[in-house]
Amino acid sequence: MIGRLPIAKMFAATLVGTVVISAIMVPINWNGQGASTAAPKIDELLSVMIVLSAFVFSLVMVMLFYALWKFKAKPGDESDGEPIHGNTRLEVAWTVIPTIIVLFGGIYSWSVLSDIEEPAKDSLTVDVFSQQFAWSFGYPGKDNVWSQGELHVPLDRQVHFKMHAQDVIHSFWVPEWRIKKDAVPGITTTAIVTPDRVGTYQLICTELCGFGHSTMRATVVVEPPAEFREWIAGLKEKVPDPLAESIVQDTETDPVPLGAGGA
Ligand SMILES: [Cu+2]
Repeated sequence: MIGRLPIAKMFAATLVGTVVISAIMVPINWNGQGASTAAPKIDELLSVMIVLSAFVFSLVMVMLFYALWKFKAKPGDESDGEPIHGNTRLEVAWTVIPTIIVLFGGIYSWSVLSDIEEPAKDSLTVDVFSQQFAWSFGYPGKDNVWSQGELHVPLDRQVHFKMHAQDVIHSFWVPEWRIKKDAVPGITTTAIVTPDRVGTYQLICTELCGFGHSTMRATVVVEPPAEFREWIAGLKEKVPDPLAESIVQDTETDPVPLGAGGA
């Protein structure tokens, strides 16, 4: 039966659909301003995914409307449909095509993430403490000073954020950095970001964590290294003991970031 399908025409219609949808969707700036070295890579990945999705959507629509038009029952036709028993070519096609698309998407995403998470030698480590409903930050390389509700990081330097959730699951998201990572009680999760644009941004919790979830935000300041050092020097408090203990406990279960060879 598939032999009678106008495959070339359907494929051409699918390509036209893909091009039209992509031409509309890809130029839209979905993610807004980028402010990290990951941003252009993530945005490009999104564009590729949009094209792939446009292809799949167009293919499905072309087949759907072809079937609606071609196999519509004639007025007064009350007979049963043709008894169809499998179609090897069709089944091979609908297995192979999605497999190729999904594998391509998976491998491409893996390589982008691996690239973003490639550890740099001079990276800065920041402990991120999340609890209902506030963020605070420790700087282990800077005498363990502690800041609440305000995160400062230097420009153009890779930062390893070590997440330590104190109660429930929270999620660390700075939209301009394009990186989001869950903070899970009992384990250290790591987000790796290299901020490349000076400015003030917002850290937003993106895991529904209770009544105050929508207010669980913090200010993020990306500044030149000299100003960052000055700000650090002005911090008087040290990471309080219960938070420091959570670092020790979490560290026993510290999954290796994907790009560093982990899975
Ligand atoms: Cu939350």
